[in-house]
Amino acid sequence: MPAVVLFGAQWGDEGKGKATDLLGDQVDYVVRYQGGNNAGHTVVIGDQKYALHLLPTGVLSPNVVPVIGNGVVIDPSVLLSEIDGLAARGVSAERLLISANAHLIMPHHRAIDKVTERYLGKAKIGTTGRGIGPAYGDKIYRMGVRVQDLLDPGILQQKIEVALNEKNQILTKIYNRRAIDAGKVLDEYLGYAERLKPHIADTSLVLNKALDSDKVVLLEGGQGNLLDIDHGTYPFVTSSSPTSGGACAGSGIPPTRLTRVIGIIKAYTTRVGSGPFPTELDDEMGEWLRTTGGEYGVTTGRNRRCGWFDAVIARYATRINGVTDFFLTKLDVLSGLETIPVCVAYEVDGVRYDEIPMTQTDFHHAKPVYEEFPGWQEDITGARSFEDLPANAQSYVKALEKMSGARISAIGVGPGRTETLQIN
Ligand code: 2SA
Ligand code: GDP
Ligand code: MG
Repeated sequence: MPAVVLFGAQWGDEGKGKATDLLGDQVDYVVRYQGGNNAGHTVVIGDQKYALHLLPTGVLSPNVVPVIGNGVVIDPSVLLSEIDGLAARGVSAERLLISANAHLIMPHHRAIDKVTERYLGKAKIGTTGRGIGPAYGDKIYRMGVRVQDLLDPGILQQKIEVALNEKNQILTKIYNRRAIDAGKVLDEYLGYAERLKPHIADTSLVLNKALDSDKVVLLEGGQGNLLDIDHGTYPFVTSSSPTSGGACAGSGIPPTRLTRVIGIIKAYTTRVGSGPFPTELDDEMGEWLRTTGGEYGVTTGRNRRCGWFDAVIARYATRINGVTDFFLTKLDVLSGLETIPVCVAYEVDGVRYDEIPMTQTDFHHAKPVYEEFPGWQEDITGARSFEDLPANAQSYVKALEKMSGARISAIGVGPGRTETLQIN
């Protein structure tokens, strides 16, 4: 009765979309458990490339039921255009289930996300501007609008009016923006309700029943461990819990049912948005990683910041999430380098740290302690078993595994579905 979690072990964009897709034929349900359309997952199938934001990657596998769990925040207009976009390419989202308890992103959330970032100036978080933080803020503040409210127009109207009474004050008086018309928002969301109704379900019940009858459920995280609201580089984080603990809260599946926690980890590191990043390469090497690895935001198109692999971060991911195994992605991107530095520890004011420092201030000042590994010149995209890899690539992988504290069970050598090698 396995429930498996798959999460990002760094700052997101590790290749979770491809990894989930790979497991597609072994699972019955794929569940998104947090985040919203800030996420961007790219899946390459043959000559077709799909960029998914809100829909679970499982939508691309015809035998999988895709589920949007209660922990997700949903912008209905984005969800419907994603569904329509896929339909135009012959992919049906008819099987999609949406938790009645998931929260909705409202127009005032998007407006407040954008305007607060502008006001923060240099101190900005670098959000995706999709209204994620304000939507989760209202959820915690108990002012949120939930998917189930779409089923009751009276309640929906009341909730929109109450929220806008406050938010319009903020928008007009503090930020000098136009007020949002409650009536227009109500009409817009009632329109979404018509289309979304057939998908709304008690997804925790559905998933637990599925597990009772030996179905396999894959819980797919967005973003990554270090963007977690509790365990990440706060305040430079997203407003949800991408960690394996968040998978239970965000789906209504209890921890006792989880049998495997897969950490997706890139052979180097990237980050989008502001915040500390000890191994960041603000030079030609960083630019080389960006262009070679195609490191541009799937949602916003922003340049991703790039740097070397950080084993301290990998160990931290193992600790926080209880990683059973890692999928190491994008090893092919490192081909052609003479040597490859790996951060094995930090130095802060002359003191060595083998684990992430307790305080954010120290983490901001952390200088990487590097160990150099010999590179390889061969193109490895055709490798299909560990033994096909050049000796130096094998040693690099083995070294990362030892430092990260969990087994590496698969390696990505290209973006395509088949460009992966499994390790038994
Ligand atoms: P938000 O919008 O409130 O979640 O932003 C808060 C921080 O979380 C970061 N964040 C991300 N980091 C990496 N990838 C993400 N998804 C997109 C992608 C990003 C894009 O797949 O490329 O297109 O820019 C993602 N989503 C949120 C964000 O950069 C802030 O640091
Ligand atoms: P996610 O947010 O974790 O799903 O990752 P993204 O889709 O934002 O970014 C990962 C990018 O790397 C995508 O463009 C994938 O197609 C690509 N990718 C995934 N695995 C590999 C790999 O092993 N090698 C290469 N070269 N690209 C990969
Ligand atoms: Mg992404």
